[in-house]
Amino acid sequence: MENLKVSLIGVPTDVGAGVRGASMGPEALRVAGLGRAIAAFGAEVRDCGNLAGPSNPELPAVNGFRHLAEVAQWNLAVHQAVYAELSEGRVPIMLGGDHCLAIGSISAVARHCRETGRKLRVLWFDAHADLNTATMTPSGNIHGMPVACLCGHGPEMLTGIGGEMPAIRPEQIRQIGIRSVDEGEKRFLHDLCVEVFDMRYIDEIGMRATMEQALAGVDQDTHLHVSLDVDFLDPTIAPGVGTTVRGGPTYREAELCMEMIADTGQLASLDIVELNPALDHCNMTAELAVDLVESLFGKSTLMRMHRNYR
Ligand code: B3U
Ligand code: MN
Ligand code: MN
Repeated sequence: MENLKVSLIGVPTDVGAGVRGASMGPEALRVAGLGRAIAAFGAEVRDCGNLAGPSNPELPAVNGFRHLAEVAQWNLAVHQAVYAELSEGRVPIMLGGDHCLAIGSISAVARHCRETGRKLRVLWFDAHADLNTATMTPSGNIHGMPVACLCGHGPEMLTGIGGEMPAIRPEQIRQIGIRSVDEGEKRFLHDLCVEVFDMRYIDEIGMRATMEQALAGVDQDTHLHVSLDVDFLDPTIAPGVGTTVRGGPTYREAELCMEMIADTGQLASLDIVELNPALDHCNMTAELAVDLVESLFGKSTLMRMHRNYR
């Protein structure tokens, strides 16, 4: 932990979302003490401030996309910032912002992994599959499309951001907590063979076994990227999101996910997205996100060598 260098990158965008307000997410996370919490583990924390990008024009969809040019411009900035921090040996943390920003962050992570010869595993925590395309989307909102774009299904403006197309292969992704999937997405998840641990699966086998499976094969050469859409969490504990879906993981289940990721020691980049302070109560969802990040960076009640963990 002593040598860990973390970079906070604010991405104040809601151009990919249907409900406005995620653009206030970066500041809410800072106010909740995200930087201080990570620094407490002995990490060196650099707050890069917020990236700049176009404002939200609040326009209807054109050819199946809302705000395509704006989303592309934001993601170009995200890609460049994330790639630069990774090149310096730092762990970039995106303070979102809506989930469209994962196109820029994960394409940068994938490029970095290609160039350094590391394996990439993406853990996608979300209530949604985010696998829509222009023809399948019910909304035109691009925050419902980043997984499709990263796998090469989308407009060149978005799929081509990382230089290589597709940026990632579906088998590099594990989706956890999924419980709202559109008809077209269902088919597409099946056709692409995406490994999905939906809420029924988690209910049946439990979060521990789910995470063991999601992390299977992760080794010393693996770059672990976590994309945490806060709507993954049950809305009773995380009301500050634009697209809540009932029946999500509890506080304890979510903590266990993060603790098991920390145990691998391979976490190398993170997106925290869809936090919408306009819908939150006293910043409780941002504070919950900070709790989860603490677990992700190894906060634990007992020492790892305590007999309960042997
Ligand atoms: N699948 C729907 C809803 C949605 C996806 N991601 C979020 N909402 N946050 C859509 O519009 O694509
Ligand atoms: Mn999402
Ligand atoms: Mn979601």
